[in-house]
Amino acid sequence: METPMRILVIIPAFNEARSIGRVVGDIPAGLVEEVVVVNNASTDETEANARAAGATVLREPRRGYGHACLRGIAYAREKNPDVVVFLDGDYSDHPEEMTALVAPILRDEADFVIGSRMLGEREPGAMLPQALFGNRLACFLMRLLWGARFTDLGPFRAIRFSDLLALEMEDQTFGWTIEMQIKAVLAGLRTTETPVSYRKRVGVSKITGTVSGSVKASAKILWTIAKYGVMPRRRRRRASKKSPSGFQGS
Ligand SMILES: Nc1nc2c(ncn2[C@@H]2O[C@H](COP(=O)(O)OP(=O)(O)OP(=O)(O)O)[C@@H](O)[C@H]2O)c(=O)[nH]1
Ligand SMILES: [Mg+2]
Repeated sequence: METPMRILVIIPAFNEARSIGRVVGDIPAGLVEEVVVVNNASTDETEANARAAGATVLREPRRGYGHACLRGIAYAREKNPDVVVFLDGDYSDHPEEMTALVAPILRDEADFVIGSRMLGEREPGAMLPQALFGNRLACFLMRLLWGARFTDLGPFRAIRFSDLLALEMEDQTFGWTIEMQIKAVLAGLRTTETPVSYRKRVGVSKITGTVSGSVKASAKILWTIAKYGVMPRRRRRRASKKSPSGFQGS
């Protein structure tokens, strides 16, 4: 009989006490082996509520979305799951859609699945105009630079753990999601998208709902595109002058 894949969920959470229990509670029973909430220096009851809902709680004192995800990956190395699912802690995503999200990996049709909010149903106001614009621009640039056909930088995503480790993720803040997509394309992973629903978050908005959060996130996303797109191209040109074989990818 085929062994089911072992799935570990990583949820970065900064002050999500009002939502975290619902997020953990709505993950389909029996689908995943472990749910890990990374408490990113919360000052509310995030940790207690996550634990009460049955999650493993880790602590990452350095603030930043990427820092929290990296902490989750360090823990996952000890458990060595087959698949890791990332999910936000604000109850904007619909955790019950995880079954559909991981399906292409379980069927061995993909290594990396992005939950696309553009292809799914968005509650009006769940994604603010600046977030919609930023996503479209980033996806357009990824298509222009690498021919990648993404429609979203959504946080709800699933990836084979061995492939995730090979990507050597390093972003510590808002560039996390796009870094993973760019590196997945450069690494030649089989990538696909699945429609996911998105609703207004529970609790206080921290990134796209604030001016400073939007500016910082946009700047970091554009900087990340430049880092992996423009700069390697320059190096590639320099390298091709020196060697006939030139630059061979990431
Ligand atoms: N902003 C922020 N979020 C963090 C951090 N660490 C973990 N998170 C979590 O990352 C997820 C995404 O943050 P959100 O504030 O929902 O960001 P967003 O979805 O772009 O925008 P809003 O939902 O409008 O705030 C949530 O689960 C946060 O709790 C951090 O240092 N800063
Ligand atoms: Mg959110």
